Amino acid sequence: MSIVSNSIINADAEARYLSPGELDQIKSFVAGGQRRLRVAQVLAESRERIVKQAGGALFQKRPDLISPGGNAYGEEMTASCLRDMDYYLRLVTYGVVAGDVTPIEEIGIIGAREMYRALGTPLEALAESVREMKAVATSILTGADAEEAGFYFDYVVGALS
Ligand SMILES: CCC1=C(C)/C(=C/C2=NC(=C\c3[nH]c(/C=C4\NC(=O)[C@H](C)[C@H]4CC)c(C)c3CCC(=O)O)/C(CCC(=O)O)=C2C)NC1=O
Repeated sequence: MSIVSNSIINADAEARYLSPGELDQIKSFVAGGQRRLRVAQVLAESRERIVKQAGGALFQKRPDLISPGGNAYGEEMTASCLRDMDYYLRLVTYGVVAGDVTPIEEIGIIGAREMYRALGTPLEALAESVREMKAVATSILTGADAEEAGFYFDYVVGALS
């Protein structure tokens, strides 16, 4: 789930102490803790703005989605779409805090492609929505913070594409 629990699970499976390499990895994880928490906090505080702006950008690029026959057509469907975007933003904050993509993968990626296929939701448009959220989020954040968050958005885009 995080580098700490993963390292412990692996070491204990072999009934051994944490290796110098594992301790080094944990050291840099801990050193980056303040930054990761700050990034997650900014993203959480900016969630409405990120989802709203990114949703606007998505529907501008893909007006077919909210036109008759589109998967997000109608007030309720559009709301479901924006809700899903908020879900993925939330999962990105989990990844940022854990320093690991596993929580994102377990909660929002495994089985998602099949589910969206069944719902008739175009996956490439979903991936585009996450790309748009990344653009807004990384414009709010700066430098290494933007890079850190960007990594998890990219992971979601890649996993949904
Ligand atoms: C946290 C883990 C989690 C995820 C990821 C999740 C996704 C999820 N999205 C759904 C629907 C949906 N998802 C969308 C999303 C979109 N349609 C588009 O055209 C756009 C590309 C896109 C928005 C960017 C839409 C429109 C629906 C409603 C589809 C329907 O009711 O037929 C549904 C079906 C049930 C429901 O409507 O609530 C689920 C389970 N639920 C979860 O618990």
